[in-house]
Amino acid sequence: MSDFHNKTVYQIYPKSFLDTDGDGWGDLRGVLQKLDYLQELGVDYLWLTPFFVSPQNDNGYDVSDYRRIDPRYGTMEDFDRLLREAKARGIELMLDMVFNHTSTAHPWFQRALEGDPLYQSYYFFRPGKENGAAPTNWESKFGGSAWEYVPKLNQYYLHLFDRTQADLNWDNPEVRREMRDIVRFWMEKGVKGFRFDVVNLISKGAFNDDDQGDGRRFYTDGPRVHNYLQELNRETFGRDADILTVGEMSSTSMENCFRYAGEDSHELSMVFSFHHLKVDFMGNEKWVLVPADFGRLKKLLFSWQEGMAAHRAWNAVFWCNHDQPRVVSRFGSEEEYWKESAKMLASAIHCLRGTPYIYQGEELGMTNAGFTRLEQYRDVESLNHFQILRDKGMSEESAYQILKVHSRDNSRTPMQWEDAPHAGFTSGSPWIGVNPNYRRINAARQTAEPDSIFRHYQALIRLRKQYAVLAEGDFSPLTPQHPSVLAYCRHWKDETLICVNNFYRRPCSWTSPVSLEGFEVLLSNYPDIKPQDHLSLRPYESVILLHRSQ
Ligand code: TEU
Repeated sequence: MSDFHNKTVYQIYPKSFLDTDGDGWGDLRGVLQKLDYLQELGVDYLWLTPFFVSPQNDNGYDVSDYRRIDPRYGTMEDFDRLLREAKARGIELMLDMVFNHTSTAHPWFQRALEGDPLYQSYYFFRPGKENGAAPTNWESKFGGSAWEYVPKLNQYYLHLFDRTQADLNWDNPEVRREMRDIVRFWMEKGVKGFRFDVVNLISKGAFNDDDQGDGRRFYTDGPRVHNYLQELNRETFGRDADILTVGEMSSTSMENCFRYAGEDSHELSMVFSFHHLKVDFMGNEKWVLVPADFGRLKKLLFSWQEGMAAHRAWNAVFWCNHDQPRVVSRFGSEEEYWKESAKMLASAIHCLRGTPYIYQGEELGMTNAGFTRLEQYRDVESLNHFQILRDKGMSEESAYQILKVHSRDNSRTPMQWEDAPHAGFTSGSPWIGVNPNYRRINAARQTAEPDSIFRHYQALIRLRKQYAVLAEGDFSPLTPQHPSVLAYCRHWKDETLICVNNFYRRPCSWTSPVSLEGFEVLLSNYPDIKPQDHLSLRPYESVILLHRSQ
């Protein structure tokens, strides 16, 4: 299936989208209420992050019932209605399947704790080492050991994330059957998309100590992961050509992604990979302050674009999600040139080869949280790592500065609808603080303004439907060595598209390696640009040019 190449996905974090019952939590009715807004934007799919029954230790990525809706989000009737009304507007739903682990509150895990061997085999229970230490030295992604000891059983269980997120044993055919049943359950309701959480971690290799790292090389892109995905595809969504799937790939390799998202590999429609979003890390270490490396960003984007295209595999292209800081704060500017930089970043990502994902509020240029006190943070990963930094001897102030930049809460503050109390998100008290800049940055204002960031996103979504070159074109980098410009070319039949973006506040000049004669401007972020071979680019200037041969 390739008719999804001109589609755009919009990600909703329901907890922070819109609250309709005043409890301070967003809900499904909130999404329903904003369908017209989403239709106006023009998106084709809504990826909803998990709203299933969950203790919410990781905001729903700790699922305790995959078939029921957490009452704080609403009811199954609300869901059915949302699905129906979205479809009526040409919008499909994509659900988030968290299949690498369940909550420890899930009945399977509870039965395992009671000593039931059947359910123990759903997870990884292992005895400690002879000295009583954990079975391996692997670390949890949220800090500390990846093993939790259960005194009653004298065994440890594996959790690559929080200790209340126990990893499922996919080598057990019963587990795989359960997962298939869940996918079918939602397919029967008419769901046309699935996002699979950290799905490249489901096949564990040897349980050995890692003397080189945190253990990830033993379970990332593991030995049977492709078989398991092919089986899931064959038995569930592969039977419906209209279903779109995306796998979230943690620390993956491009070679594996050729298979996960290959046109003929019968695994998934596309992948999220994150290498380009680690250019402000130190290696894999996120909890540091280092400036973003633009050269590396460009190299990574280009090599994934070229590599995936050469292997006929499909990318998801994105800057933002609920785990990432806001892109305008990260690679753009929050104050002067806020609007120009948000538009530039949008163009730079949307013209790439792949399916664009927009995270709620990105289309408004929403910025990082702007918290001023530690008590405002909610995320388990942020709070754990803050403590780890403190335990290493870092001052509270320095640890806090790191949180401000990297915390996942940066993207989880409530959606800014209007200049009204709590940005119009809730009539109650929001579960997480609203960014005080909502008076300036909000949807009401931007839908009324002709040249807003919202309008720019809307134009990009439309262009993808209008010009086959955006959906189907090949990709080639332009001026890869330029110190401040990200530029590339797309080509398809009689259409050639060139996208040029100044990533910096400093003006610069750019000389096109191909003649720009006969090109017209499709979209830009300054009003008066003319296509010419030597461009003088203003702060964060971006231009999309098109040529059609007759
Ligand atoms: O995230 C996977 C993941 O490895 C990272 O995004 C991680 O959360 C962190 O940011 C690394 O520093 C997925 C979900 O998107 C995330 O919200 C969940 O917490 C996680 O899986 C566990 O289900």
